[in-house]
Amino acid sequence: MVKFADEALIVVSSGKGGNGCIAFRREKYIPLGGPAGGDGGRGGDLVFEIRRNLRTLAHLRYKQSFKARSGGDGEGSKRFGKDGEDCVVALPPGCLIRDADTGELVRDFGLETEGRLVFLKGGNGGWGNCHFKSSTNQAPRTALPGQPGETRRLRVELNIIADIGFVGFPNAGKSSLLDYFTNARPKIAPYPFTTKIPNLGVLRVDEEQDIILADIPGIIEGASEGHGLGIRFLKHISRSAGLAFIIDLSDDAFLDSYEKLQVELDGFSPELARKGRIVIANKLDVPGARERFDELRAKYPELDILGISVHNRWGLDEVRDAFIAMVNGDAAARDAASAAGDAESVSAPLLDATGSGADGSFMTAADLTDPVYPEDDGGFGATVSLSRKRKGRKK
Ligand SMILES: Nc1nc2c(ncn2[C@@H]2O[C@H](COP(=O)(O)OP(=O)(O)OP(=O)(O)O)[C@@H](O)[C@H]2O)c(=O)[nH]1
Ligand SMILES: [Mg+2]
Repeated sequence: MVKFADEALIVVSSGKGGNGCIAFRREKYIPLGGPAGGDGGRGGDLVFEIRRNLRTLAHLRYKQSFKARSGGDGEGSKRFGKDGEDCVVALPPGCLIRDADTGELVRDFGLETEGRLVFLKGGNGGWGNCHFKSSTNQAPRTALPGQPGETRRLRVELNIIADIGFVGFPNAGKSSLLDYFTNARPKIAPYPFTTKIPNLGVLRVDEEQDIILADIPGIIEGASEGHGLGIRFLKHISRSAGLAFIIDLSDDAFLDSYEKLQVELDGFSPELARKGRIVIANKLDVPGARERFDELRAKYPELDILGISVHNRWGLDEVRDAFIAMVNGDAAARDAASAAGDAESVSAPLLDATGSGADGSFMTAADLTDPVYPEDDGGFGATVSLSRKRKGRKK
C-alpha cells in the first residue's frame, strides 16, 4: 500500500563543545611566557526551520539522524577553536514534535508558516589554561573539556494545513473537483478508494490569495470504527477553515449521505463536525439527477446546496465563490478574535528548557567567575602545546 509520509522518527543531536588547550608561551628571550592555551569552540545548535514550500515528511524518510558539528579544540598561542556548524532540520508547516519514548508533546508549530526554533543548544567550549593563571599559580596545567551536546529521539507528526477539506463517500468526485480547480493531478477512476493518500492543490484566487484544497480518501459508514480506509486522514483537514461535503447524485443512497458523513466526522472529532461547510451535489449530468437534487434540497431546506457537474462544468464558478467566501469569512473571524485579545497563544515549552549550563556544573564555579587574563604584553611568539609535545612531535 502507498504510504503517506506524515510521521517520522528522527534522532537529533547538538554538537559537543571543543576542549580547552593547555599550552605555554615559548619564545626566545621571553622566559616563563605564561599559559597560552585557547578555549574550545561552541558546539553547533540543532535548529528546526519551518519551510512553507515543504508539504510532507518524505525527506525525513531517507535521513533520520541529524547531528550538528562539534566545536574545534583550542590551540596554543591562545588560538580559540572554531564554533561548530548548526544543523538545520527543515519541516513543513503543520508539524508537531513529540518525544519518541514518552509521547510527550514537545512543540506544536500550529499554523506557523515560517520560523526557526533552536531546539538543542550546542555544548559550550572548555576553557584553555590561559584562564587559570593566578598570582599563586603562574603555570596552570588545567583546562576544561568541552561540554557534551544533547541527543533526543523525536516523533514528528504532520497535519496538513488545508483551507478547505473535501469529505464524501468514495467515488463522489472529490478528486475530479480538485483536478478541475487546481494543478494537482490526482488519480480519478470509476471505482471506490481510488484516492489512498491525501492530495493537496492550490486554487489561485488572485495575486494575493491562494486557497489550499485537500482531497482525502473517501469515507464510508463505520469509517470511524476503522472500516474502509478509516478516518485517520481526517486529521489532515482538522485545522482547515471549512469543509466541502460532496454528495454523489448517481448513488442511490444520496439522500442519507450527508447525515452519515456527519456521524463519521462526529466520531472523529466533534470540533471537526462543527466546522463551517459547503454542501455540493455532484454529477447533475446523469439521468434523473435533477429530480434527486430537488429531493435533496427539499430534505435539507436549511442548507444551501450547490448542484454541479464536474464533467459538464456546471455550477463550478459558484463553488469557487463559496470557497473564497468561506476562507475569507474565517480569516475575518480570526482577525476579530485576535483583536479582542483572545487569540490562541502558541506554547513553546522547550524554548527555555534548552539553556545550557542551567545545572550550574560548568563554568559557574565561584573560582572561575573572574578569570585572570594575562596583561597585554604586546603580541605572541611561537608557543608549543604541551599535549602535542607529549605525543612526540617530529623535529
Ligand atoms: N457523470 C459524472 N461522473 C463524474 C463527475 N465527476 C466525477 N465523475 C466520475 O466519478 C468517478 C469517481 O471520481 P473521483 O474524482 O475519482 O471520485 P473520488 O471522490 O475522488 O473517489 P475516491 O478517491 O475513490 O474516494 C470517476 O469515474 C469520475 O469520472 C460528474 O460530474 N459527472
Ligand atoms: Mg479520489
